[in-house]
Parts: sequence; C-alpha cells; structure tokens
Amino acid sequence: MACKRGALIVLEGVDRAGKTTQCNKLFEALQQSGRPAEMMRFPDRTTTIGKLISAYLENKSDLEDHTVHLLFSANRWEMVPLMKKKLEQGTTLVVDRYAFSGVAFTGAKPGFCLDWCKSPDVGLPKPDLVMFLQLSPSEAALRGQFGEERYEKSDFQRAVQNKFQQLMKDRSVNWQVIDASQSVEDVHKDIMNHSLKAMTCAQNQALAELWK
Ligand code: DGP
Repeated sequence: MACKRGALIVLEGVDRAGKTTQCNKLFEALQQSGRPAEMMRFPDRTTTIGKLISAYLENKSDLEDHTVHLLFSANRWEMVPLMKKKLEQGTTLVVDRYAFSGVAFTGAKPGFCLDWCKSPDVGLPKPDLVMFLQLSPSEAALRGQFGEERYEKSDFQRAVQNKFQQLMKDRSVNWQVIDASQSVEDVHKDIMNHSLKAMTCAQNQALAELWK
C-alpha cells in the first residue's frame, strides 16, 4: 500500500508575529512525536534566485516591483518538485511564509491588484492549512524596533495586514487565525492542535492546486 502523504502546513503573518519561532517549535514537536516533518522557508535565500531577492531586501540592489514579485514566485516554484516528493513520501512540511506573503507584500504597493499578484502562484501545491498569526500593529510595536530590511516600516506593515485580511475571505483556503499575543507556549498549543487535525485530513486527500 502506498504511504500516506504528509501535510503542507504554512504559517503566515506580518513581520514580528513570531512565525519563525513557531515554525521551529512545531517542527520540533512533530519530530519528537515520531511524525516525519521538515521545515522550509520562503524566500529561500540560498538559491540563485533567492540571492537576488536577498540583495533586494537588504537594499543592496533595486529591482522593478513586478520583476521582484515574479522572482519571489519563481523562488517558490523552484522548490515545488522537492516539496511534492517530500509530501508523497509522507513527510509533513512546515513552511514559513508562502504565496500569501507574496500577494500581501506586493499588493500593499500602489498600483497592484490582488488578481494580478495571485496569478504567478496559481497552481502551486495548495496548503492543507494556513495559520495566520494575528498581532495588532500596537502589539507588534511593543516587540521592539523593526530591522533594516526594505519592508520593515509600520505603515507598509499595516497595508500588508489589510491585504492578508482580504485574502482570508477566500474560504477555498483552510485559514486559521491564531492569536499571536498569547504566550509562546499557548500559541504553540493552538498551532499544534490545528496541525494534527490537518495532518489527519491530508492523509485521505490528494494534494490540490492553489487558487484553481
Ligand atoms: P523573512 O525572511 O520571512 O523575514 O521575509 C523577508 C521579507 O520579504 C519580509 O519583509 C516579507 C517579504 N516577503 C516574503 N515573501 C514575499 C513575497 O513573495 N513577495 C514580496 N514582495 N515580499 C515577500
């Protein structure tokens, strides 16, 4: 009998919501409980495309806005063969940001509509679960200053948050909003509960395509 597939689990949220901490904790908890899991993050700055993106984010290069949008999408597509292989082998993937960040961050720039922003990512493996770590701008401010990277400015982050709210109206995606103002452990418990449910459902469902 073919092995049951792993689940594609994505964490999204504005900067400083705690995504990376929670991805690590989820990954470790799954591994410790004997469930095969791996972590991925987007942008993946290690590839040739990822290096172009990284230089852009660090303000070491300037790229036209449509161009950088397509590069972020290409950076996801280049990982698709590996993602599918892992999922088919029964490994659950815990992913730090995905196409939703792509749409929210470019969509927050003037002159971009959501449909255009979504189009290059149509057909990516569809996540079984997308958890949005919700944190108000005032709570985010309490977590300290933003760093030096390109998008780390309060006004822009507010615009990004609005775009995420628009994306979350799409019920064809399994969105779960997580209150990221709770303690790290309580956030982790919520995330773990949702993830275990999604992993059970994924075992009996074929991997679908995003926004199709
Ligand atoms: P991180 O490595 O998670 O801190 O992400 C780097 C920055 O890039 C962060 O400000 C969010 C932004 N970002 C992530 N994915 C995308 C994307 O697909 N498109 C755009 N325009 N920005 C993105």
